[in-house]
Amino acid sequence: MTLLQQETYEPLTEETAIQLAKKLNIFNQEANLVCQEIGDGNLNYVFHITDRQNGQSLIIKQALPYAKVVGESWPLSLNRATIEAEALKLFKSLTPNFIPEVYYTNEALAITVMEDLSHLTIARSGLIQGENYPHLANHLGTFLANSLFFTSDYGLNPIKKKELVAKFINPDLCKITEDLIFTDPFYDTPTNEFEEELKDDTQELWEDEPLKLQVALLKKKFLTETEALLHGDLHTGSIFASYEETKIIDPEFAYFGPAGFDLGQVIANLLFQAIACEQKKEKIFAEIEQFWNVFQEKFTHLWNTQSIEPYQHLNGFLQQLIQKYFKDAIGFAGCEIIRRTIGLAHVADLDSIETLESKLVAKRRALETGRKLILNHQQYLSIKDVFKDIL
Ligand code: SR1
Ligand code: MG
Repeated sequence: MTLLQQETYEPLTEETAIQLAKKLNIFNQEANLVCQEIGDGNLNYVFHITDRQNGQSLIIKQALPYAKVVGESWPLSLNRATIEAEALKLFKSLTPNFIPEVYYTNEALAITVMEDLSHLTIARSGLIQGENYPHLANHLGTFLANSLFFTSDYGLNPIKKKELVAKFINPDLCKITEDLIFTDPFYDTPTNEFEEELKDDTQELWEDEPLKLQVALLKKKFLTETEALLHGDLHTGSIFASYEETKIIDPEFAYFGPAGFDLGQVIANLLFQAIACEQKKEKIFAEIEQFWNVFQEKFTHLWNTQSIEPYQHLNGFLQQLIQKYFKDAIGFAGCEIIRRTIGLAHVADLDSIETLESKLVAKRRALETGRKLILNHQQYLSIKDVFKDIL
């Protein structure tokens, strides 16, 4: 197999992944490599390759032409591998500390070869196990202030921005979000998954027209607003963390969309910990508050020092923009919470709760939290207002 010159797609195996790694000249030629497919996400293969002698390692991620979580009946474009690699490179140029290194990409094979982060833990698993990540909120706020500012019309030349909007057109992956976050959970759709005991709760949700109107308006934002380049799937399973470090992975859902979407995904996925475990509530609220404050302060600093917008100095402009991001974020967070509770692709924060009784309590709390965030997102003026209203 030539692999590096290959013009047609074929799924890698652990053996061909090793062959490919050898050809990249990253390991020394005599290296004794071992490979394991470790992908536990919904869409891709992830091959972990290690040199037995010196422990040097890397990751080869390969997109499959269908959604792994469902099977071959759900075809998906391989172009998402290119989108992901390009997004990683762009985000790395903006915030090098928070993004893994990309060593090699191959469009035909839909692969990205990148830094191995297995010295870190997926933040969702760590948080469930009670790990403490004292820098996580600060790092995520900093990452989003930079990514959302420097890819917006306030930090990026308008011609370059439109080129990037075109480069990151990502119809298949956006359609997944449009369906799985904004539509399916609010209708009786076959993709939904929930416990039989939640049937009445979901029925109530499906009949809640005022709620669905707000969801429709949030979906419209997702469909039509090109404010900044989003990661597009910034949940705690897309974040590696340790006590000191934070690395953001998996931006295959990247596209230009409403800035509040990424912010809301972070908020929602931290909130799952407060929903699942009452004792963690104050700590999680404090982390979300810190995340929001860091984002706001750093975005404001960039606005004041780097903005290319002639109206930048106008009193009230930045404040209104940040209020918009905030309200959108809270609305999007509500949709994400509901989707991860009764839609496709749940979260371990809720699903790993041991007894059915406690799981149902947590899932009802999740549905109620999501409902309030969606219905009231336009009324909240601060993150503290949100905390007063939920849980
Ligand atoms: C069919 S893909 C299901 C979910 O997995 C990804 O991580 C996204 O969150 C997507 O919605
Ligand atoms: Mg992912």
